[in-house]
Amino acid sequence: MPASDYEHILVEFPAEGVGLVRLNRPRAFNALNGPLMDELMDALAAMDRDDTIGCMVITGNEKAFAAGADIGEMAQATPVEMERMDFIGRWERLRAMRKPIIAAVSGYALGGGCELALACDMIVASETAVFGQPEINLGVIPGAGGTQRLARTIGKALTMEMVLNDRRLSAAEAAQFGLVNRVASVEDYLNQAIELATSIAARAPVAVRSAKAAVNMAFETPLAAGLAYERERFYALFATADQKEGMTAFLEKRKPAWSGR
Ligand code: DAK
Repeated sequence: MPASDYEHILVEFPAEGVGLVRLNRPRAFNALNGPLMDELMDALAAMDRDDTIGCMVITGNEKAFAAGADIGEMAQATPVEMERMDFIGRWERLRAMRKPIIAAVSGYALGGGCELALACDMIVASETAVFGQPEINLGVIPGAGGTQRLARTIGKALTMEMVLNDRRLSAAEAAQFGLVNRVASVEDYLNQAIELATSIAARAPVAVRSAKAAVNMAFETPLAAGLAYERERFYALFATADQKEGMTAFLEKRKPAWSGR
């Protein structure tokens, strides 16, 4: 679908090599309904395939990154209907993106909104960001990775409080516990996310994709398998023109010119 036809997101290209998706259901605090998730995944997949894009940013607005999955859409659903809505399939598409994705979070990142940010590779938060998994208040638990990704990131103790007792994290706490990369003012957080994305997008593209895959492998495997994966990726990069260019440029004391090959 052409970017101009999207109803629930806005697609922009704010800097060289950077694709930006704004979640755009402001009246519902960007609640993640099915059509929004489909559009988000389509837009990201198109950027993932686009050679001119090196890094993606997902953001909401000042008040809300996203307040979770759309409760109205789920409230009366049976397990079979949930399965037929392909709830999980949409989220799985995010895991398949090869290029780095940065979440620029201001205001509420609750439930699926928190999980969407956690599923990105990095998070830049505004001072007003609030991270929480309030599903327990609805009689359920996180379903898009919250229990797993939080536990791996901030540890068991605090994850238990967040998931069992709706403990929310301020931006400052999220930084303290390693959930976010940096915190900036509301005026500046998106610029900072775009700057970070621009800097990553200017690097050797094949190496960036390999780096993302290798770091993510740390959360999937025992150490020995992760180290083996890293080593294979490392050797494989010696087949790229960019490895030759990067090392030659260093020796010639000049800036490398990446070809992405
Ligand atoms: N869904 C639908 N509508 C929402 C919403 C949500 N999550 N959050 C807010 N809204 C809507 C409200 O219904 C209201 O709509 P109108 O009444 O104006 O039509 C409007 O946004 C403004 O909300 P409030 O009137 O409540 O505004 P307040 O400032 O008082 O409060 C709030 C803002 C964000 C604190 C509050 O709205 C809130 O607590 N929202 C719900 C947060 C929440 O419980 N989130 C978790 C949802 S469950 C899975 C994938 C994902 C998930 C599960 C499985 N799989 C792949 C299997 C995810 C589940 C969830 O996220």
